[in-house]
Amino acid sequence: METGKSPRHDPGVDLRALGNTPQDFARDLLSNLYYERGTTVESASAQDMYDSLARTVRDRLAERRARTAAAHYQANPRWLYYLSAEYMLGRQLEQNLLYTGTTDLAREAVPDFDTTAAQDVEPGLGNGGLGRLAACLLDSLATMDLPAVGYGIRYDLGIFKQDLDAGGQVERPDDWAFQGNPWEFPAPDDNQVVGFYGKVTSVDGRREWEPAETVLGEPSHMLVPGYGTDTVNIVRLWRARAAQGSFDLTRFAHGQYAEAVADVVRSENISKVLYPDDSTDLGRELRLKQQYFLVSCSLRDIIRRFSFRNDGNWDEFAAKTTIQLNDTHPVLAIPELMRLLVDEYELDWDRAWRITHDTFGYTCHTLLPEALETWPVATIENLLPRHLEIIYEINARFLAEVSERFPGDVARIQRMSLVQEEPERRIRMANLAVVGSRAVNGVAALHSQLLAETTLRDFAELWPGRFHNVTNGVTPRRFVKIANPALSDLISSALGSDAWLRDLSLLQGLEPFAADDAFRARWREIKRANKLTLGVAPDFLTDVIVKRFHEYKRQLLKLLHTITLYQRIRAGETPAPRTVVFAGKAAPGYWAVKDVIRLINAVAATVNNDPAVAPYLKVFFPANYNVTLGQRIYPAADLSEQISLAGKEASGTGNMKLALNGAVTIGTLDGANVEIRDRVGADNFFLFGLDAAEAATLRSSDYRPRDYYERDDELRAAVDAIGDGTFAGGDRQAFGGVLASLLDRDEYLTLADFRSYLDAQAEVEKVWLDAEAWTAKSILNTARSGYFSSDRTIADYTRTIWGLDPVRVNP
Ligand code: NBY
Repeated sequence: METGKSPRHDPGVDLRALGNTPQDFARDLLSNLYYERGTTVESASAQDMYDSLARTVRDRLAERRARTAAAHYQANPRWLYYLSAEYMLGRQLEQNLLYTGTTDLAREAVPDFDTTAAQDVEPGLGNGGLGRLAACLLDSLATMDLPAVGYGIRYDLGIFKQDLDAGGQVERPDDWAFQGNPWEFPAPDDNQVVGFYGKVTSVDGRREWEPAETVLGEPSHMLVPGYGTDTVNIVRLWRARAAQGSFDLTRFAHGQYAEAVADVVRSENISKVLYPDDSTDLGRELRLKQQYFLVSCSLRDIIRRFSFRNDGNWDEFAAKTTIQLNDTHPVLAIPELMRLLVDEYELDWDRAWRITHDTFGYTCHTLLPEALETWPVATIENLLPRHLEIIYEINARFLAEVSERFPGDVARIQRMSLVQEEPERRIRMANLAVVGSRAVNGVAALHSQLLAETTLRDFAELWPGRFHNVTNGVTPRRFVKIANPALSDLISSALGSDAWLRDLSLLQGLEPFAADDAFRARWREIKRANKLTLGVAPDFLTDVIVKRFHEYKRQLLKLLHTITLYQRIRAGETPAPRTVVFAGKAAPGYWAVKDVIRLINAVAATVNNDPAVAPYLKVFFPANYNVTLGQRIYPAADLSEQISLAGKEASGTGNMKLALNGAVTIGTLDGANVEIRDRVGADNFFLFGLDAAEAATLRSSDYRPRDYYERDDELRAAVDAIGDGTFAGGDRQAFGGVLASLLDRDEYLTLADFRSYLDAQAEVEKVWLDAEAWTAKSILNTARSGYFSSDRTIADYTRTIWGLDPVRVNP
């Protein structure tokens, strides 16, 4: 649609004069070295060279960004705003070289390219799957020319760095931007004022919130380029700054220097650190402040953008704006938009509610009840008094609707209420999200089904049309092309082009090659080389379980299998050689799994130091699993462990990255494993274990893990080895907690699934020994996993929830 307006700033010159000849590129690199870093080639440090290269590449994206902004301005399209407290963007340099087509130019222009590239730091602004999904979705939105902005928090400290000390996890702060972040553009002019605390008064019949404290949100953005297109979107990250006047001059004048800056420090703490917990609800006030900070800054920015494009005509807002809430963390956006519309823009409640409800979509990423956020009423009342009033009003109107539909069903009303009464009054954020959104989705078919049948059942009964599934996906650019260049070249030569990078369903064309001897041999060679790069034995089966540590993900089941393998070898068996790779972080306060990490490393020390075992088994635990390390592990993997208790993992996305890199999955019928198996075929997937219904039944009966322990000799031997000091230099107490949790509770049915898992592993070994058969399965896993591209995920969101149209950028 033409608006008749033209971009405000037409430079009238062709900025593409940046040019892409080797001379152009080298000149721009030198220019950045001289004028931005103030140094010379002779005296440049690795950091100087890295920073100059990054700017040289960034400038090429910035030019595309300018054209994208102009195209968006012209089209005045419907926009998607993605609100997420987390983004795990991964390293930027290699991606941006690829997307600008300047990789070869950079290698030519930079004296020691590898040292320079090694300076690139991963912004770890997320915990795990949820944050990485957000980054994959942004990549696909740009690749598909969709007008979108990601909003998030610019944490000073990202997800902690993990060291292993005597086998135990030790956390170190991740000061990721310590050396500066060349990929980022600060935009201090677009700052926003955010209020906290204070009181609400009535003024001329309207409610007015007077915050007692204000903080500035200062945005900066990073560029999000599309692949194979000129579209460059942005992700806008907010950083907290003290408002003018926070510095206490009186105290300063009285020599109380530290006290004078206390408010400054308190304000700026809001974006200081990412909470490193990926599942449990900690209920800390600072986290609620972070959430409101993100929401308040982003909504005002969204309204600012809307207003200058549409003259502030609110009837157009929901047509021009769709806001997706990445889990419940940004759900305060619902009462905040109501507050802005009703209190500040003076719309009546019903009109404001229609606009709000039509604007939001909510994606749920869990089934675990302990992961559903609730906030004490008292905390919200203190921090956001007006929001609490609005939540109560939303609740009153909502519960009236429920009573009308289900008269007299008091239990239902209590379950659905936005307010939990016992044991203390708390606001249920997921309920608020569902009530305030036009669309709700789970992240895999099974997950969406279970949400509608269990966690959100009452809501699905009330509003069946509101519930959707959008199965997760991953970007093939980062996780195949960049992570696995040799495999990507082989795929492109087999398929005759690299069009698969923008249409991953084309991988289907690889199917016939599963029967091609020469192709299989080449496929194996690449896997071998990738193992050498990772530093594992090239001829061993590389068996990987890489993900956040959580009891439901059952790293302990993998470890019990590893111990059994060790004991069999000690007893004289000679299984197929394998390396078991464990990687992942544990939440710093999650002692149950920190003990598991310690135990894994204790087993590793025993196994890896036993010469009798060395030809058959290695255990490898590289520290600090992050996107960068993942990009080295996925290409080297033969076997992908997706062994969560069925009904617990919402989707998983590592499972997709591994399958696309030719790993065969051993897994339960959980999350997206179900869909992976449907697509790659039951013959190319090693299934084991209880399904979700069986697991739920067993858990609700009187499950006795000790019965399984007593009945299965190998299981008993493995469990006993944990308790008898085998891996702790004779100390029987060292892993007592792990032992007790398995034998007394075993909440995630590890012992119940043990035998079935070992049977499936026996099948794995049988197939592995037939290298040709294994390779065929590996190739078919890649060939049939094209569905798991985040481009397909975005196409699904666009069709079923967002209703967006692409905007092409003029060349
Ligand atoms: O989201 C993960 C799911 O476990 C996984 O199955 C799914 O594939 C992925 C993407 O949909 N969830 C996840 O990563 N969650 C978190 O990281 C997280 C972070 C913070 C909080 C809760 C969950 N929090 O309460 O602050």
